[in-house]
Amino acid sequence: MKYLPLILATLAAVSCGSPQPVETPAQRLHAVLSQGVKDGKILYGHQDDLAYGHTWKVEDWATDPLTRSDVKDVTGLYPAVMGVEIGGIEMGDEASLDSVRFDLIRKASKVHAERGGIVTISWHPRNPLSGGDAWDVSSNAVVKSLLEGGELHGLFMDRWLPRLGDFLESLGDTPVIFRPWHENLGSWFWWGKDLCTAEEYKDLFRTTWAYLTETRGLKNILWCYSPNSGISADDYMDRYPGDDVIDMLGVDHYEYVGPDGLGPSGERFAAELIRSLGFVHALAIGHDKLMCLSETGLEGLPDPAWWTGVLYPAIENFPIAYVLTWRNAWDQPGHFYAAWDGFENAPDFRAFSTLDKMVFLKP
Ligand code: BMA
Repeated sequence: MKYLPLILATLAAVSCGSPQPVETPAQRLHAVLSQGVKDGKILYGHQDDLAYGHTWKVEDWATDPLTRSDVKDVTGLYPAVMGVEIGGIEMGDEASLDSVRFDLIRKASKVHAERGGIVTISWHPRNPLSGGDAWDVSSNAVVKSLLEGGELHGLFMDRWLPRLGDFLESLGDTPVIFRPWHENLGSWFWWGKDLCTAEEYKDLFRTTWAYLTETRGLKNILWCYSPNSGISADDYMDRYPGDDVIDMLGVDHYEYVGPDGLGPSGERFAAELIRSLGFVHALAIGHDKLMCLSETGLEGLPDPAWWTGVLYPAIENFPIAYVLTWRNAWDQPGHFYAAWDGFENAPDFRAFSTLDKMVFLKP
């Protein structure tokens, strides 16, 4: 349904009519998301949707109209939310860790927003101490080294954050939901639970926020806190950066095919999802925040009825602004989280897209 563009157009008209813009891009986005929740809707999101899909990728970012989408191939509709990944921006690289040029990421974000969609940004920065990737957990001193008094504080403040700020500023008035330092209650990223103290984590998050918001004055960012699942509400709040910094409470929760040793189980996945969304919902009410399912999925979608049989029943009763499934990698045939044209799970994905509650974006 063409739902988002209508709201965005209305809000733009309101702010254009007054002599001074009354709202920032971030506030406008907040209003759109709040309205969706009030209307009982859930936006569907897909990571890197316009940049590549299961068997294709955009080759020439400057000339490509960015009209291809695995989601659209199956449903006829774009996802309402598009996730983009900017790991590598901190290094001044030309392309992300997933080999997507930042020029393309910027263009795709703007194009998606112009179509009435919403953009969310994840960031898997390198390990600045070892030179390894975000998953390099060989030292528990990395976060500390970036904070005031640490040996990499200068690098963080003078190189990393400015490069991040330059990219976010280059989006202009395009508002984004930014969710840095995610899945921080597992220990697979160098900012994870066993790799820094709660105080250090909060300091890292707040330093990032203060730089972008106060030093750079960026007004296009909504801030999302998105820990992993499998934790308690106390764990979740132990590292919460603060009500003054966070706009949206998220959680990342996946169904695993193999790595957990237990095999796929829609029931187990759904039970944990309902438990997690349950306490996040209570916290969202208590702290007056939006909430979302910031990442989810079943890699390779071996369950032909996953969308309507597993995911939807678990989320339908929660006021989540959006649910985002992870990327369809063009270079890893089994690494996909949305159905693609011809895949056996496609009919169920199409059925999911027509549910009254679910919002996609009409081309
Ligand atoms: C992970 C995988 C990786 C990717 C990373 C960042 O979940 O998809 O292949 O590099 O996200 O996008």
